[in-house]
Amino acid sequence: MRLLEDLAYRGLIYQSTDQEKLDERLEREPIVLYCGFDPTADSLHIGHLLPILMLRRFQQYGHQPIALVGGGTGLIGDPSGKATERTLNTKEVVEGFSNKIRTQLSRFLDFEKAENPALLANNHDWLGELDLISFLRDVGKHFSLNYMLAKESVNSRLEKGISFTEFSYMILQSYDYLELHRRYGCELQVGGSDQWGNITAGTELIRKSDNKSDDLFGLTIPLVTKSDGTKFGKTEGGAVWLDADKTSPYVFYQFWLNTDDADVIKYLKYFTFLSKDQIEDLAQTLETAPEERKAQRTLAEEMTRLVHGEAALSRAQNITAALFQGKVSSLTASEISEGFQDVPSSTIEGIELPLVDVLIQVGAAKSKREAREFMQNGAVTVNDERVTDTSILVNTLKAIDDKFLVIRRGKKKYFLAALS
Ligand code: 383
Repeated sequence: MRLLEDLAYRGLIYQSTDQEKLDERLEREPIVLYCGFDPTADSLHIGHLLPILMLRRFQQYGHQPIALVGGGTGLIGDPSGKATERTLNTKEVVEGFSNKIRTQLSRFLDFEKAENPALLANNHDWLGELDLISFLRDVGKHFSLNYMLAKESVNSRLEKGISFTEFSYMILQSYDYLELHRRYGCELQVGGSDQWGNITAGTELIRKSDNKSDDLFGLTIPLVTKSDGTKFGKTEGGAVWLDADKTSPYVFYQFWLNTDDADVIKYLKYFTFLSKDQIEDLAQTLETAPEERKAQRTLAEEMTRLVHGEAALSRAQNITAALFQGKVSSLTASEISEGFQDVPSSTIEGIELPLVDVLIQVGAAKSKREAREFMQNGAVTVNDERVTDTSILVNTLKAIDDKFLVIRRGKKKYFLAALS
């Protein structure tokens, strides 16, 4: 399948400058393309995945991707898709974020590939060098106020207000495209649908400043939607981050596993590198045996492997299986801490403590009387063993890896006690 055909099959093309020409161009010879990521946080999140994977798809087809970290633009703030003015971060903070994001991006691309190695760039390298007079003379002169005011990112903010800082953002992003065009012969910029205005501003700038009649391309990816109308990429805990310390691989795995039947095939096309045949097979199974949730399991598996690696995937699967069967004692201490992150937990000082007191401390019971009642009714298990002896002390219970007591009350309520 040709690259654009593959992208179209996956539903990954939202808008593009002359698609036929782009198709011809891509078939003729490898292209250099880029996508930018502003360091607005210390990690990327799953809202960034499609563009990152887009770069990876192009690279697999022999093209050369540039992942651009917006060390310069991150100091300004893109108004696109934002209803209100952003607060500026300090230079030190943005630099710290840039480093983290660069490391994350680098995991998805191949920098050793012989013919078309990926590149990483940081626009602070050139934006930081611009002097104001030359910028206004050489770059600003190509932008008419009317053109800028008509852009959605600016136009939608005219009532609520927009600073000159954010207003100027599109010029900086356009200048990046020009710079990457001059440095590396970059001819295509990709981004989410919110980036269309900035991308086309860039192709315009290159045409005007280099008097190019050549084709320059832009391609945007659709916004990921959910069939139930809620926002994609949010859990109760907030955003789903790509950093394992911010969103554990287990939570990440669960996020994909919980995909609705109505969305799962779409997401397999969007996010995975499975072939059309493999996806059609999963679509078939979804029809005939939805209860197996094979499509969801495959999606969760592919995504966790891609973002966190094989070892993290197998831990996430162990934790999932253990919790599903209600058998936690087979887990390691680190799997316990990963799987029970959102469970009420408490550190227990002194192993001579009666379990009754521990139940109160972790929040499984309100009083000693209630704790004893739960135990006598057989509602309490510790590391899968039912405990009914209300006088039992913690040190007579077998802790997981000498560290954890997983307390279950009733069928599903979990509490975690860590021994100090
Ligand atoms: C900066 C300099 C460039 C080209 C692009 C940029 C960043 C761009 C932006 N992008 C978003 C971001 O950084 O703000 N102005 O968070 C997001 N992207 C990608 C994609 C997306 C966009 O990083 O739609 C989601 O991930 O384009 O919101 O020269």
